Amino acid sequence: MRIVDARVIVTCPGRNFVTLKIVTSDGVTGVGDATLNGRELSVASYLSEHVVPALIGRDPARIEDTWQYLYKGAYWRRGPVTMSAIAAVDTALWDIKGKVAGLPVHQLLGGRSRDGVTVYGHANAVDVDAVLSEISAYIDLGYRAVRVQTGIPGLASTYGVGKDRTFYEPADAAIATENTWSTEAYLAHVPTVFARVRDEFGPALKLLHDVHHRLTPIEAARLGRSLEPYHLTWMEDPVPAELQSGFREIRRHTTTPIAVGEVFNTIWDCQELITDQLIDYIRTTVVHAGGLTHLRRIFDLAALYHVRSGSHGATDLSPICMSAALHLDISIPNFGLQEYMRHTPETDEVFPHGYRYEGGYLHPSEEPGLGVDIDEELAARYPYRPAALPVNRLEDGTMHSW
Ligand code: EZ4
Ligand code: CO
Repeated sequence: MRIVDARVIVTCPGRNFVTLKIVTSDGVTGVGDATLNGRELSVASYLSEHVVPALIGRDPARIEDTWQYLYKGAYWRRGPVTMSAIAAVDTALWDIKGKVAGLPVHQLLGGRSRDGVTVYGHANAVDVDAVLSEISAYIDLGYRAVRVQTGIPGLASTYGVGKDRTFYEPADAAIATENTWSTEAYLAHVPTVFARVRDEFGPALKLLHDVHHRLTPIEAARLGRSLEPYHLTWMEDPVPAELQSGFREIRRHTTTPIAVGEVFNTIWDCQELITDQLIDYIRTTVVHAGGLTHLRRIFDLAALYHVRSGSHGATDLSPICMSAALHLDISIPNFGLQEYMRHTPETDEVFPHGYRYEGGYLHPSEEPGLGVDIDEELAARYPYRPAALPVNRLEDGTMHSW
């Protein structure tokens, strides 16, 4: 069996997605997500210019060899564009292998290690009263874990609080919108939110919070300490993570668990974080960290150091990425939590999938392969629309991390 075609499909059913569909000489097809929010066409171009021509004629069964070929063979290693393209190929080849074997991909990864994949939802609202009712709505749906984000008094807008409550979408304009940030206003407000939330919902509910890369290590240490009475499951992305040793400073001061990794591309981005036990959850995901092959390598390293998985699962990761992530989540020994933001009905229609939500868990598809596809005719009805993520400035105009 040989690869005879590989199509790069760009579609915008409410938001932009890039998909690679690989076709074999036996007529078996496989799909992979290649979406990089706000940089979609860069990955599409990398795939069509540099990857697709090298795939034609290859044996689709050689997943590891193809991964190494695309990684080592690029010479210019790593980076989000390259690694998202490699991820798409890798994911599609696992899909094909599952279909050829007649098995769902989690059976190829060792089978189930648990009954369901525990997910967390996003409770976002402008103020505390409104966020309490958002959390109640998630509890009514069966969720056991909720990420809580609110507006900050004195700031016009902040990360995680959107216009549409059901479908939060940060990439909301062709040219990036500008937000204003105040660390002091934020650090003063967040503990008051979690005091109310813990008081209202009791000790069992898992609570999470995303700092979204905005603090310095010592500021994050202060936040972690002030949140200790409310025992969060994790404090996410407390600082920008280029400096892995920066997490040592946070660790020295607080027992609030730390999660990081949604923007990481390879195992090298988190090697020190994991081996020095500076984090508790690694949030790398299929599409941005080199596909199932590389993500499993990261999770296996993490397992040696008491670090559990907590894969990114925002709406800019397509249902193909979610399908793949669930096969890994259900099979690995050190699964922690899976982020889950529901896609719009338009997105779900373009990507028919077999995974399902029930009572706080997602269940992977039992169909051979990944159990997801792209409806190419429907996808063609939603042309690409430029959309950028926001940028962030301090009150005096200085550029800050968003
Ligand atoms: O801002 O996926 O934890 N989730 C997140 C996301 C990211 C977006 C960026 O494309 O931080 O909402
Ligand atoms: Co995040």
